[in-house]
Amino acid sequence: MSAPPVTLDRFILEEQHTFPGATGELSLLLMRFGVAGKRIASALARAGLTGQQGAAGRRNVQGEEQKKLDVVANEILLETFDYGGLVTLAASEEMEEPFVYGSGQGRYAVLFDPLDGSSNIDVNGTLGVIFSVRSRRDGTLQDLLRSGREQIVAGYVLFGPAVLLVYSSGHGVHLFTLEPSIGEFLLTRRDVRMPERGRGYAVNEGRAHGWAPEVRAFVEHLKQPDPATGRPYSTRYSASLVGDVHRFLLEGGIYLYPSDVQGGRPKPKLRVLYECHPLAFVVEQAGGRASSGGGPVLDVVPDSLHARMPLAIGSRAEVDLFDRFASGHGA
Ligand code: FDP
Repeated sequence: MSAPPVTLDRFILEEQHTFPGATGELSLLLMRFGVAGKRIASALARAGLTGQQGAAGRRNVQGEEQKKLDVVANEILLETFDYGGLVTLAASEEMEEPFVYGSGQGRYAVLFDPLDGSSNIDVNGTLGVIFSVRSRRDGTLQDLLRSGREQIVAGYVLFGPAVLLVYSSGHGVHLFTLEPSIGEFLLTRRDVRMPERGRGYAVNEGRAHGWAPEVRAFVEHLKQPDPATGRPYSTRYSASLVGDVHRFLLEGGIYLYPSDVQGGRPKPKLRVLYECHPLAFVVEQAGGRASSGGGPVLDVVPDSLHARMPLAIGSRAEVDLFDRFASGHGA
């Protein structure tokens, strides 16, 4: 008889036993991200049929147009933690201030980008939820404005041809695939290791005019043929950070969202707390790296909830190389 499939719940409960003194609360919290992922997957699958595609007619705190499904996904995630008293604070790309639950005594704070890759919603492209869990301290915003190394759990749900859930609680990275016929996430890869180097890069080259010369030089370097170092690299930009990072988690390579230093955009694009920190946590746990160009992403302490930063994330070899270019030392 073949081994029974390992469900997400079973895996989490078994992993819990490796943490001395664990109360099981974090396990419950993590399982709920699985439930939210299934609900959002269901909303996405039906959106074209139920009139849920398109703009919501308002803008989020960053001034970006909200899509109806950004709002739906945010509401699903908020509801998901609205019982059981586990969570005190929830913060999201779609809300100006953190949401405070009931008693305010839950042991955890959760952060999420409810629907990453919003421009893919109406074209049936790859989308994701990015999430991060931290300990509650005094229950205020200050609990969140801390380094990425204080995350307890981080991960993402990826909506592609299959729905995947990938997470790390600091003991490796594990990958689950939704088996739609039974509605369960099943373990498909335990302890994912990122290749040391890859052959692909993902960046919105349409914005190259705004990059610093060092960033342009790095991307040009990747495009120059040199079989000995595996160049030229292939472009793999999907307009979904989660989708691109997931590809590189499995295949190796680098995702970049550099600052626009020529003034076209006053601030970098990606948010520290619910985009860069959680993905950096996952990638580092898999043996990769994430850099701002000036240091490790996980060391960045944001000064506000929606603070932004430049990001280079992926395999160790490519991110090391990016850092060398960023510091002016080139190849
Ligand atoms: P989006 O704003 O469409 O949700 O903020 C995240 C993100 O998507 C990433 O997922 C994606 O890689 C990038 O921004 C897309 O931005 P550009 O349209 O500027 O390329």
